[in-house]
Amino acid sequence: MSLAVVIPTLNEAENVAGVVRAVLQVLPGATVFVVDDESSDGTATLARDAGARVIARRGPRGLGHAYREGFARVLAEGFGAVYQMDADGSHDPPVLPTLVGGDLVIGSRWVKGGGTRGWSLGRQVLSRFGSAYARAWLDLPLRDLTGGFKRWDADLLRRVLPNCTQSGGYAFQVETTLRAHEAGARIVEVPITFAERARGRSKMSPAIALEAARVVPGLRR
Ligand SMILES: Nc1nc2c(ncn2[C@@H]2O[C@H](COP(=O)(O)OP(=O)(O)OP(=O)(O)O)[C@@H](O)[C@H]2O)c(=O)[nH]1
Ligand SMILES: [Mg+2]
Repeated sequence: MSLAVVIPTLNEAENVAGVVRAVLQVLPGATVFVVDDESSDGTATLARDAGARVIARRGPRGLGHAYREGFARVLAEGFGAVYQMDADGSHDPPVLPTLVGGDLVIGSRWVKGGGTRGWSLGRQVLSRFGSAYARAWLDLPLRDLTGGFKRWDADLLRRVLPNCTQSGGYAFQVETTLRAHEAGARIVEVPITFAERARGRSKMSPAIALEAARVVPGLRR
């Protein structure tokens, strides 16, 4: 089956080439799409040189927008399965082949065997709270709703995306999983260890977290 890996980037020059190479080593036949939001640090060129296809975005910045555009391209090109992951080293490429067993497979920090490395207690509590908040509002039987390490069956993603209209930012991660659940998909969580980003700056901010907190309750249908 043809595999695509979608990696959104915003100024990840220190990380992107390493991730792209590692992914291509683990999944030699896969096509890696880096969806870049006009990074000013040369991320796009570094990604291309490492073997990725780069989708250079314009227009409103944001994780949700970037994923929508990347996924649309992948589906238009007829890939059979789609992985999504971060560029900053938090998602370990050798884990990709373990994401199996469902139409949507979620790399999960908050199931037995999963966890984080290098995270303060406060950060862990915030992340757990974020997932518990979404789980409660949306009545979802899943533990990690805010992460971005997933494998999608392309047919499921194709059915789910038209129903995801609202979130530009991090709520996109929650919304896609919610719509998959509503569509009756087989969803499994596979334990992962999420490592603190080694280099570069986080794009997470209180404003972005608050935006997600505001949007999530309205995702319910
Ligand atoms: N294209 C695009 N990518 C983004 C945007 N915001 C974040 N990203 C990328 O999305 C991934 C996750 O963002 P991070 O900043 O690592 O967010 P996080 O993992 O929640 O936060 P940290 O744990 O602090 O790293 C990274 O690959 C970022 O480069 C954006 O607006 N546009
Ligand atoms: Mg990160």
